[in-house]
Amino acid sequence: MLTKINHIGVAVSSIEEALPYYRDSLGMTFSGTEEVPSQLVKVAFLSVGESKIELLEPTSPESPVAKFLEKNGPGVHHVAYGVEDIEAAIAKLLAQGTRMIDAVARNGAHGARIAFIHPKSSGGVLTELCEVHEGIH
Ligand code: CMX
Repeated sequence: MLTKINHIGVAVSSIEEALPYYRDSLGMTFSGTEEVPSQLVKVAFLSVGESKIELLEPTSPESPVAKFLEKNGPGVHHVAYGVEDIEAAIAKLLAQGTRMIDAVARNGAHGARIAFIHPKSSGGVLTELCEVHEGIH
């Protein structure tokens, strides 16, 4: 069902403040920022080889990422797995009794279609399914 780990999401209070560590100290390639209004976050993607880190900055106190930061402080927020067919993956997980936050896929950054599995069904690790199209994400 899964193709690879697409990215690891890291919650930060400020992308601007977090960026020098990833881009300059670690030397990762920074590919820009994007606001995802439906999720109340601004995201920045950094890559090394095929692997990506997504920095998540809340754009509102109501953002789930703002709540995460309040509770836990900055740190690893979610793991996102690539899938070829997100509807099929969601259907399979629901049939197995997995609790989905998104039973219907929604739009994520870079035109990807995403769905979250509830951390209660994934051993406390917030898990994202991510259907991406070559060259977009
Ligand atoms: N990791 C582990 N557990 C988490 C968590 C996280 N990142 N975020 C929340 N939880 C836990 C909460 O602590 C809470 O646990 P308890 O019930 O034990 O207190 C439980 O999950 C429910 O959290 P909540 O915030 O009260 O409930 P919501 O249903 O409102 O939201 C969630 C849950 C996880 C979907 C939301 O907090 C969230 O993070 N959404 C994803 C936002 C996001 O990352 N968007 C960026 C996508 C951009 C892209 O990749 O394209």
